[in-house]
Amino acid sequence: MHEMHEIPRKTRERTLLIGMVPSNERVAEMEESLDELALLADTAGAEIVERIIQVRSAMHPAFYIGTGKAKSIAELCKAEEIDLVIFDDDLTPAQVRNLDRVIERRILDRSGLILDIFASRAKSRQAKLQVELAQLQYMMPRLTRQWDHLSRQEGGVAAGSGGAIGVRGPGETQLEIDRRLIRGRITHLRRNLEHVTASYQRQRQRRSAMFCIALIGYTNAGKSTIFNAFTQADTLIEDRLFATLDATTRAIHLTPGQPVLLSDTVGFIRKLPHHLIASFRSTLTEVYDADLLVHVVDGSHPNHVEHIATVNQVLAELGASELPLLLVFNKTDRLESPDALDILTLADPDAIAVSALDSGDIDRLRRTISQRIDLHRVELELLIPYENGHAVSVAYESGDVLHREDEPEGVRLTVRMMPSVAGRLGKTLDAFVCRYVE
Ligand SMILES: Nc1nc2c(ncn2[C@@H]2O[C@H](COP(=O)(O)OP(=O)(O)OP(=O)(O)O)[C@@H](O)[C@H]2O)c(=O)[nH]1
Ligand SMILES: [Mg+2]
Repeated sequence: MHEMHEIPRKTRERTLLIGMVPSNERVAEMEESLDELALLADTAGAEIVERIIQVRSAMHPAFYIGTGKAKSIAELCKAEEIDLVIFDDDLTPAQVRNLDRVIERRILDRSGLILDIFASRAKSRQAKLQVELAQLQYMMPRLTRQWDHLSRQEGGVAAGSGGAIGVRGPGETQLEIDRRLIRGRITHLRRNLEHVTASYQRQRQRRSAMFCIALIGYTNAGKSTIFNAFTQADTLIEDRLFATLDATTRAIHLTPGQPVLLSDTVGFIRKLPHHLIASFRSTLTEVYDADLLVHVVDGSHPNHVEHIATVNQVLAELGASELPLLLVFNKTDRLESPDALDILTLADPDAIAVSALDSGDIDRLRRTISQRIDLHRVELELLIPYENGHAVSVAYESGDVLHREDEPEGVRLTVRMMPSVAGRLGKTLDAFVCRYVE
């Protein structure tokens, strides 16, 4: 798999990475952030020539790194034949324009880079629409001559988007035309996305009474590896960032008689562009509609604590912080000592440590998830009118039926199930939740 995406060395863009910190104490932290930026840049096809960390008490409003530094970087770019300069933090649109003028090389920030990777990896129609929307929203205020290529792609503007091409004002500059075309394209994309999302949700609703588990976590943590171990699917697994973009969902039996829906989702990363989260909201329904989140962490990664914090932060942005969650430390086979294992689970005694490559561990994880589900199940009474026979079978499928009584107005069931599943059963299948048994 790896070779398929490999970009030959000589066609790779020669790239300079730049990070800025307010004090010397923060340099080590920035080194780590640049390591990750380098991985991202490599994924996007860049060849890293050099990296610079600048210590500066505050960012320069117009030039971010300051005018003097910008000039010296311009010289470095000439001497080293650098094509692309990537900043670890987000730049303002004005900073991009100013730096572009002085350095005369393509300027990108972390968000722009992540968007670029997402754009090249999106496969489904929905993911493609979402990425393009996020890209355009990001690009809009940053339009400079470096985005010239965009106007050439504009053949695809919808006819309904204000008929941009036919009605250009005579005095309009190229930049204004570009902006207007982009606005039209954004409207068009939004409309298409709503369409795709609606049909996607209908599809989901059909199976929505089942218990839903989402595998979530930092990119490269091993989510797809665990997903494949559970489902025998062959989802793409790669030692790269953002191997998975589209959520994949499969029905599996966690234990005999316990069918659940398991979803593999896109990985998170620090400084994930805000536009991207916003436009991916509709795909991430797998995350915030889940009954249980399984948070996979690469326990062997030196920054795993920070990874956990980042994931929690994105969950908060998605409004999914309150969902039941199981923390899974993965890749224990890579740990150097048994002590390291203890330290991992010390932070959260309910967490489980596994190696996704070990089938015994996968079984243990399966049992733990199943117990965790049990923990959240409650006993309740359902009354299902006879005409909703389907709801009765769903209740049997997704819960333990403890008692059944066929009454004149319908079937009365006492079941143990997740409250969220019972709620959906009520909403979509017209079963009536009578009471929760204490
Ligand atoms: N040694 C070891 N490697 C693992 C383990 N689990 C996953 N990997 C490797 O870690 C890399 C990333 O695994 P994936 O399953 O693609 O990770 P992911 O979380 O789906 O990543 P994204 O889709 O990019 O977010 C692959 O090279 C896997 O083979 C593990 O338990 N031990
Ligand atoms: Mg994956």
